[in-house]
Amino acid sequence: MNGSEMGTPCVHRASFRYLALGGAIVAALTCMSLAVAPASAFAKQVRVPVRVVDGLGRQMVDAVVHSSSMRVRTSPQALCFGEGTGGDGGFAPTAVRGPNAMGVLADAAAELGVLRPLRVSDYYSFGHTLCGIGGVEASGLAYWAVWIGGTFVETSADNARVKSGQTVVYQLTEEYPSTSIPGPAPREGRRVVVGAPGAFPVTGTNADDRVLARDGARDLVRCSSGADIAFIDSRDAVAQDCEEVRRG
Ligand SMILES: [Ca+2]
Repeated sequence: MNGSEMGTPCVHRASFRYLALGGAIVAALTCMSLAVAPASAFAKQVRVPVRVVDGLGRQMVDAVVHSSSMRVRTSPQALCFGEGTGGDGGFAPTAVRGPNAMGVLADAAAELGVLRPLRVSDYYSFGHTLCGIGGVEASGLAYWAVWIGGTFVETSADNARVKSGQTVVYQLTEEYPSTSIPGPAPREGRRVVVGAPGAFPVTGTNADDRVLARDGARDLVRCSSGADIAFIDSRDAVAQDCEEVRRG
């Protein structure tokens, strides 16, 4: 990613209210010019627990995700707001430059096939619309609700900043605003830890982890305590606290 790609000319600050499919969208939008800055000035990542829950309350993903993405690939099939509202299939910058809820989801989906396809569109100026995660599509009154650190997000996910340690939850629901944040996830088997695309440190949890860090960039991988398996690139550096290492 180079500086010009990072240099989106505007920052959108928006709020929207999703009342129904094809229903009212109330958006407030401001736009201000920003100087193009080197990518390195914004190259940072967060490390957050991420849970994705479908409309029946079934958990699709419970993982720890390292995220750095500030752009997301859009989909022509993201049509939950109606015909003609899909994306063009290219990458669109997220509204805020730092780590945000949409970037977290995109980085998780890059490693976890159960989250693909991701149906995202940048058709509207107020922010990205999220129609589908892993074949679970928003339709009728249902939409993908987002919580960050236990707080319901009232903007689009790409407008919602995320700090390290804040749990990010996506759930398909018909309730707006949704007050029923899904309960704590059952912990079964290994914890999945996803590395961010690019050369960033990847750190496991104190549980038995499956650390996924094959992104082509040179990472420093630590697994922490537990009986861990690290899936890494051949040139990654890996700490001795990873009990098993599988180089790709
Ligand atoms: Ca561990």
